[in-house]
Amino acid sequence: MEHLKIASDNYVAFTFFIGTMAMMAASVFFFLELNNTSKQWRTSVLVSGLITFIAAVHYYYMRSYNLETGESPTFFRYVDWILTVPLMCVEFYLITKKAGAKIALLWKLIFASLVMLVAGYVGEVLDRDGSVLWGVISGIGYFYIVYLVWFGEVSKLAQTAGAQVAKATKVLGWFVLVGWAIYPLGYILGTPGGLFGIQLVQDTAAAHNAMDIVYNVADAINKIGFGLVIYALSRSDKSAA
Ligand SMILES: *C/C=C(C)/C=C/C=C(C)/C=C/C1=C(C)CCCC1(C)C
Repeated sequence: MEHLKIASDNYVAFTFFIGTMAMMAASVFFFLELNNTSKQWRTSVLVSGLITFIAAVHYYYMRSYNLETGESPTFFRYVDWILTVPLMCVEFYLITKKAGAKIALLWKLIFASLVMLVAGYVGEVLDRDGSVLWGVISGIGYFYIVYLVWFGEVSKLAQTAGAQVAKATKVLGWFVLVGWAIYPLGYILGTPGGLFGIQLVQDTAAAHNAMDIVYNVADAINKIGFGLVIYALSRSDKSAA
């Protein structure tokens, strides 16, 4: 087999490699810190590690897929998201459980995230002509999560779960509102006519490259950053038993 070289201006491959390494390092960190984590927060920090670990494995695959084919690993990308985004919903449930979060709240969050991701996949892969409609449906799922975290049940429960949980939920809320909003940008860049019929990047290969870079940067920010907020909470909340 020919040895695959990465051109120095291949930013797509670069972000796939650095994404793989960052996710691996974050996973090792979260897992090794479990021993020094109070019992009450151990599951939350474990889930942080699982999120980056699942991403690390997918990035490892996506990195070689992209290098060997030069194409976007859209399928692996969505398998990764469909596992990790619901786990982020689990994080919201776990940190508000102390204040009485019900399992129904977890299902609402997970359901909204599935609507968001399945519609995104359909728009990117199965029905590209309908990409605007699918993008809008996906956006409804997204804004419902934003609503729950900022004004709905998650935010209300967080207020009664102690100052540290309230603070962490605010920060996580910013991740969802700003960090997650990077993804639709990738979708718009990579999907033909994704912005209400407007094609931002004309060349297909260039459009896919732009999309992958945007997704890779967003994943690093959101998965590792999200986990670190939970980790910081596990250190600052002294109400832990
Ligand atoms: C670790 C992976 C995460 C946090 C992935 C999040 C993905 C999104 C918030 C995707 C959202 C989308 C829309 C809101 C509309 C267009 C289609 C998507 C799926 C890119």
